[in-house]
Amino acid sequence: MRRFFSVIANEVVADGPTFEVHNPATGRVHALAHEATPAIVDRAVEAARAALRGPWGRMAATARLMLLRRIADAIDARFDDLVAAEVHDTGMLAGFARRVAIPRGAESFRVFADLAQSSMNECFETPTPEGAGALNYTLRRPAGVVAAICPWNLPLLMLTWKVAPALAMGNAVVVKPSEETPGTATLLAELMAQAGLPAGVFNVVHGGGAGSTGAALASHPGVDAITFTGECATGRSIRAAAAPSLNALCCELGGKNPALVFADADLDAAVAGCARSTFANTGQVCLCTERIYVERPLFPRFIAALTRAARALKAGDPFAPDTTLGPVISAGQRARVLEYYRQAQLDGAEVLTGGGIPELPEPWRGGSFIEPTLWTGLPAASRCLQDEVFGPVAHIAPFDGEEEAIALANESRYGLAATVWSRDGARTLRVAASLEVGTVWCNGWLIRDLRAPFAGMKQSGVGREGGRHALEFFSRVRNVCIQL
Ligand code: NAD
Ligand code: 6OD
Repeated sequence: MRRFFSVIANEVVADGPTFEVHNPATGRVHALAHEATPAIVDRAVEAARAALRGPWGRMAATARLMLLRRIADAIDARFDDLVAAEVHDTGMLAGFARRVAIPRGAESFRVFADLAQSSMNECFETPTPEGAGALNYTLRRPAGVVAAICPWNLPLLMLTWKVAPALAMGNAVVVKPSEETPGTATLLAELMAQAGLPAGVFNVVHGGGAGSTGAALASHPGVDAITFTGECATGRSIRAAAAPSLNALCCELGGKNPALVFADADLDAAVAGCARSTFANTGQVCLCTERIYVERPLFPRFIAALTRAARALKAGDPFAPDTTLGPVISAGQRARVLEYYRQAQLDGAEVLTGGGIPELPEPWRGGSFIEPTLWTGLPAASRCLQDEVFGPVAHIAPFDGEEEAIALANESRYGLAATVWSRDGARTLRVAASLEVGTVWCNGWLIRDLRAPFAGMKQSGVGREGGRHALEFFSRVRNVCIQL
């Protein structure tokens, strides 16, 4: 049985009570991980602090950024191992891991190295009463010890969105991966050490959230900034834990993302796009669509076509090339999603397809597979239309006209992302400008440029990731004024 240990200062910590890690595709325990107790979390934070005082803290930016590029190369070199680790922990399709999760993880290190290399300071010539003037200019310095608390849905990729910009700006990090998915973070620690990252710059502590490793890290007085991705409720707990220390906090949270399909859309493209945005990674991408609104003239044809697309998905072995739907992360998450499937029926939904558990042979029978599901006919007040389900499910409803489409899309406490499907360019611009979300895709989905800002509005987040926004979060600006 594999074992995952915390890694502090490039050393494995063979200590702490163990917990089981399941393979979601089979339900079987595939590894044991050692929980980092509060004392181990203390050691990790101290190691990070010591790294800031050591060679890492004195390293020239060019040398530091060269190390980031070596980390990206190291990820490429261990690509297959990282894919396997991610698939075993999450059940994601190996094809998705190969196309998205792992290569984009490597890309994060390259993109943030390039951005940090070309990041600029400000300079102002300031008039003074006696006339000689002064020069004001800024310097950027690392925030310090960064705690990165990560989710299970895209474990390596979400981690790199935090760690790559944090290292680019010269911080030292303590990462807590999700307890469901310790694999790729542990392997990354090994790669970081091999790439030559000094001890203590990247530390990994394993364990749970509330009452465990995550809570100990979030409230740790030695941490200077916290970056978190996960559920809104967890974000609230972490914000409360961080409040006494007044730490900088970035929270990337959940979504209930709408798709607006106008009658002038390319129907095939819109159906294919919505099938992908609803079912990719079994609906477990924070940017997945859960509410689809279709202009009335197109509604019957759209629901027929999307229902066909959902029925065509094939669940099973995540490594098999013809599998198109993996399991959800755990039996617990499946029970949660099934509860929404039941609630939808109680609330009067017409179930267009799905709603249950697929029949699969061993060993997949024990996995947390669930049918891709489409509903229509739910009242707006249904929990199924209000809450993020985070499974392979969407509700489809008709709308009449642009104004109603925008109002329906904005009828949510979340504001992460939206998609707009229309051939009318002016309309896409108008609608995109009116949607209360952090990201809008027009006639596409998940085209993410790591240089672009990424954040939610409303309850979908506090702070920003992506591009220079991440570099700013992970640094402190100092203004120097020289009297001339
Ligand atoms: P989660 O909130 O349950 O857990 C995320 C991390 O927080 C885990 O490492 C967990 O152990 C830790 N944690 C839990 N409680 C804690 C506490 N009290 N103190 C400190 N740490 C704690 O989220 P999840 O279920 O792993 O991930 C799915 C959620 O993440 C979904 O809501 C999804 O939308 C969201 N997500 C958002 C984005 C984004 O960028 N907006 C990206 C990916 C996922
Ligand atoms: O940028 C990407 O490639 C990507 N898959 C982002 C996902 C974000 C939230 O889960």
